[in-house]
Amino acid sequence: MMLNADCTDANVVNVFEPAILHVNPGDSIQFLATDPSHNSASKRGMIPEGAEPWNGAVDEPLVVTPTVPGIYGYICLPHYDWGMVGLIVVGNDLSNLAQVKKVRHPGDARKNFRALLKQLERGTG
Ligand SMILES: [Cu+2]
Repeated sequence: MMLNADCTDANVVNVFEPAILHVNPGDSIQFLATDPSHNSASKRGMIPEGAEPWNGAVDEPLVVTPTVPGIYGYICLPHYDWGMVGLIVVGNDLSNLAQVKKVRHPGDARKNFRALLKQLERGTG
């Protein structure tokens, strides 16, 4: 879901819910345009080698079906600087973690990606 506010915390704005999603290879993930003015785009350098990137239109639902195992980092282009980012883990495969961590981000995206990746490393996300 692409939301303007976190369901559980009205102070948190512009989020993907859930921020970390675990799926099996070949599962379809639907991004719902629940609130206006968001999209979902995979982030260059943050998807496994050979995986298909995506770039959804703003305000349109989007279905992605990742088949290559690994971590996929993605962003909302209008709210990237504000930290509207998320992770998909396919096949419980963290083998591209080091590569994903190398990518640099502006503003709150840096902080939020770092927090999400820490959750993954701790096995709590
Ligand atoms: Cu957004």
